[in-house]
Amino acid sequence: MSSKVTEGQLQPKGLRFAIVVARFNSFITDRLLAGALDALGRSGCAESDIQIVKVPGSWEMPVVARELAARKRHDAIICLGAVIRGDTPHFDYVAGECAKGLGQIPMQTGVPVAFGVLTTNTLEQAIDRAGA
Ligand code: INI
Repeated sequence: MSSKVTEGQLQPKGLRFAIVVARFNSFITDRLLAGALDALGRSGCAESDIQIVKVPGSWEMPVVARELAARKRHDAIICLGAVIRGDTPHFDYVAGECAKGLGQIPMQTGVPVAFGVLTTNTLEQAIDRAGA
């Protein structure tokens, strides 16, 4: 007996992507952006099908990604940021609202959102995760 398997193919050719990237911690997010562009390019996505939108920080990401999703000009939105824990509760607000906001977008719009936002306890962890 053979089961029917449904799974996506890594085939972005002809699909349009928006990449929303935070400028905050740019020494990390620049690496995340380079990695995303490299992965898309190597799997066949045309540069002209990628729109990059820079936002100040991860806090601003959901509202911008939500607006892009509502316009329905992209097949998926890739969100890239780095939220690094400090000595205050700021981390929890930024990381929490960013994750919650981005998580709601696919449910509300049907447009997939990739969560490429690092949430780390230390700068070293962020460097390690981003390969920076
Ligand atoms: N934004 C981040 O993307 N990462 C962080 O680690 C961070 N910290 O730690 O403060 C951060 N703050 C900025 C925030 O996203 C907003 O841009 C800012 O508060 C202005 O609204």
